[in-house]
Amino acid sequence: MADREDHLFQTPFAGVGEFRFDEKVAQVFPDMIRRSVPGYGQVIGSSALIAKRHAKPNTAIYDLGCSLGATTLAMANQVRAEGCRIIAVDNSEAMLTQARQTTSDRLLDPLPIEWVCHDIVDLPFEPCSVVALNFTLQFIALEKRMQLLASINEALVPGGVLILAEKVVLQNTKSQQALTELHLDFKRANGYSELEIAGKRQAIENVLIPETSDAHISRLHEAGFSEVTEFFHCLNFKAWMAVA
Ligand code: GEK
Repeated sequence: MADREDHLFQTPFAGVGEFRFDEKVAQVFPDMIRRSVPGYGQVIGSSALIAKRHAKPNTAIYDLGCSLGATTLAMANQVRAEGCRIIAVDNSEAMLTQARQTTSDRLLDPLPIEWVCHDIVDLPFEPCSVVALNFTLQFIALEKRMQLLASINEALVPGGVLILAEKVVLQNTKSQQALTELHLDFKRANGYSELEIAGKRQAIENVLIPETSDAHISRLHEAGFSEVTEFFHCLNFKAWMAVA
């Protein structure tokens, strides 16, 4: 079935509400994220390759903030380690309902997948070898980010990996401005109107809080990760792999 197009912010409505991962968003999510995040497909594909390399037999693999399961599905199609299962977690029931419906018939060689509706902030982690946290830490309250990364680090077996993708901000104001403008151009080039861009921006402003690369890297080290490697950068989006 073709992905439904995102027209959520096409009509101006009085007082755009705060952005929520509800049923309306779930219905258009693949189209929305592809047209809004430069390199989204590259990050998902690379995440699966990293997972394949780091997955250890008889451990869990997490996809935190799984949405419709793009990373889950990509990892399921790559990981070959014996006895692994993917635990895909999101706190939006609307996302999970759709993820369960759409992924089952697309797996080539499925690993068992458990879909879990839970806040990742207080998730009880099982011993795991791969944790994907793609474009989700940015939605977690700033003061809770450190504890979440420390819990992930503790749950990872030696040599296990955290995959972290985020929207970032730059310290240098001019460079930040330049990348913001290019990101707006990216959205325009993908067919979003000025009205849609402004509406989404207003809705998401207090919900998605990006940080600098330095803040992410120092926090990863502080949380106990020994080796942090950037594997993706396009405009104001980055991704790292952090080995426990
Ligand atoms: C992908 N990783 O396709 N607990 C659990 N889930 C949460 C929480 C929380 N506290 N806060 C937000 N979410 C996916 C894309 S989208 C990114 C991730 C975006 C969930 C939220 O419901 C949504 O599904 C996801 O995190 C963020 O690669 O929309 O920009």
